[in-house]
Amino acid sequence: MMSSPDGFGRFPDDFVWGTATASYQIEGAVSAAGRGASIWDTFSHTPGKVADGHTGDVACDHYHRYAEDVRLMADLGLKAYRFSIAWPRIQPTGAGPVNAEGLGFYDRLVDELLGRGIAPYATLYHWDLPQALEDLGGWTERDTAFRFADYALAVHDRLGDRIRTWTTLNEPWVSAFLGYCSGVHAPGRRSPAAGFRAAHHLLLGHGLAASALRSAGAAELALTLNLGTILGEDEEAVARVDALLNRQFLDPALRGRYPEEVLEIAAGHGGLDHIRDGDLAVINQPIDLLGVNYYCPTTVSRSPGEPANPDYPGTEDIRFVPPTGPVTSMGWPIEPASLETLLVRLSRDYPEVGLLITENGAAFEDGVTDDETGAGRVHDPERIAFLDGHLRAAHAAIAAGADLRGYLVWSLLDNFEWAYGYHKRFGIVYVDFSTQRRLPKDSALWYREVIQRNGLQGE
Ligand code: IFM
Repeated sequence: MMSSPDGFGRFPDDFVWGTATASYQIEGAVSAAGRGASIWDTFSHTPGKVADGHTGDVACDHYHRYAEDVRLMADLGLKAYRFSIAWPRIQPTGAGPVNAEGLGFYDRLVDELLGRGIAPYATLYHWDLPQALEDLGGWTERDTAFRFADYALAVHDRLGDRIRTWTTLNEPWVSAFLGYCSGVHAPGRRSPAAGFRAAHHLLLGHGLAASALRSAGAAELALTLNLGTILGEDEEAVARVDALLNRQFLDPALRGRYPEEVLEIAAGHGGLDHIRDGDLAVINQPIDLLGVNYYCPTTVSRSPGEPANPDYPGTEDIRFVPPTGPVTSMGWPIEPASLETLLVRLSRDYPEVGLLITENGAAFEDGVTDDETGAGRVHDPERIAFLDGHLRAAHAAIAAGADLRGYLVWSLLDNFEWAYGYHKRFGIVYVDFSTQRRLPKDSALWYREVIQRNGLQGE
């Protein structure tokens, strides 16, 4: 770690410190101001899809409490806030005229952020596809990519004067393979062929939107991927899973080609007809930032006879090895060193693009304990250790040459954790879902100090 004269590790002067959230996970107000239904409304209201029948109907009620939440961000000293825009608020059926009232919410949010000196980082798609588009085939249909670009441009027209950094998609691997292949996420379809088609159309939507936004004058363009280091002794197994998770998205977006492994697997699952001549050139738009969502590595081994992992078509004979060390309450292994490996690899293999950690964080079993003020405290030493370890890894990656520009904690608030409902708490701010009271956890107070000193304490 780079040390300053007072002995504290420091990040670059312009390092971006912030937090991230997503529309369906925090906003609630699902019927407000003409919002249409999204695939997550349908999915969460389908019995058996989300733990205990939880839905995003109310979530953190951020739609009504955004001003309080922005005040909280300012109190924590955040420099940046990454949020997503709910497509069904802007175009209730995914096409056609813009719903001015729906857009108005983000207009107010952005002004509130700027008023408090917090830079807004907008993500245009974090999984809440308008249900009307899913009824026409969703991301398995090519047309959805064109609808997405239209929507992106409409949002930019209204907010482009105040938002510098625009992210097209959040984690298209999750949208495609959890949504259309294993079906554990909305819209809950179960077809490997649909997964590959959806992945391609998401990438096409990214390319079309990036190109349209660039022409419209967007200052900074990004794509956020869930990326991970794949560990294991068997090189072929590691390379195959790396191709499916990482390079399936990195290479088309940043190199204009698909990895051979992905083409081979997709060809055996429905064919490649959905990839048309010229698509890869559209997808391969210059972007400024690669958003890195990092949570944990994946370990694989060779295991003859093993069926394919439902999230990863083409992984027959590969075993996904369960973690043996410490895990978060998601059961995800805690291995900060593999973040350093990932960042260094990304800057080596894709040097033309800057890196921003757009998500990193952990769920633990948090609870409120009494304190003398009566307000209560949330002691979350495990989360502090997790964030500290990952920031040290990020710092080491910078020292090793990675072009890392910032770090956004997932998440500002405890929120709706998709198929797990409200059972998994990722926030640095605790939310009592029965009263909507917010209570910064110890990790939030710790993070405020990290931001203030632009670095970690000690070596
Ligand atoms: O909550 C999610 C987020 O929506 C996308 N990235 C991973 C987070 C934790 O699972």
